[in-house]
Amino acid sequence: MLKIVIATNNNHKISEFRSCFEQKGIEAELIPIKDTGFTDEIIENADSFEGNAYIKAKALCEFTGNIAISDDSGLCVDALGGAPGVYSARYSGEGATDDSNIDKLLCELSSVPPSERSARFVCVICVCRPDGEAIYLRGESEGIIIDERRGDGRFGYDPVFYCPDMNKTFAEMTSEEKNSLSHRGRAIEKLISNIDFLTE
Ligand code: ITT
Repeated sequence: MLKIVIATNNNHKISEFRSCFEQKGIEAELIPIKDTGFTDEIIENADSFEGNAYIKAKALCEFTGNIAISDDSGLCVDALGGAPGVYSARYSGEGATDDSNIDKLLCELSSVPPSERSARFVCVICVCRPDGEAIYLRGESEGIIIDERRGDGRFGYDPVFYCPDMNKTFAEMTSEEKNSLSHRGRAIEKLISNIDFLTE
């Protein structure tokens, strides 16, 4: 079976990868960082999703000698000039939580009318192979930031990210629904189309 190290500490991302692979019938063992013995802190200091995705996948590929994939993702809000973007995980500062990040986002947008609250989630997957080759797969998903939380599923900014087509926030969707139109689901679909890169 295909063995892939997944260079993330975010368990929600890992379960979304697992369920997308399952839904697409891809048999692969996804090995989380904690099972590799890697204990260094990875400094994500690039100013792009691609840059940070490369830093994470490269570190785990070099450490394990195995193929490694990473996911760098975030929320880009038009009225905030694309923020929080690559800083989404730590938007509300040191010790940020999903709740504190949402609170800060809603506060920043408090005077912005609904018609100007467009946003998109972006996900860049980087695949690094031990031979030094790397590829990037990008997925995006458009939505609107609503002014109160709806739903308690999923993670991160999901409770305030509303998809007009589904009349639901990501947090109100089943995992299958979210995977079918999310930034991560779309990037994983491209990853699966490039599965030869992982197996050749
Ligand atoms: P790793 O770096 O270990 O993968 P992380 O959570 O720090 O974990 P990122 O640096 O890529 O990952 O930051 C992504 C942040 O963007 C994440 O913590 C959420 O706040 C947000 N985010 C990304 N995808 C999301 C999704 O599907 N739903 C809600 N929020 C999401």
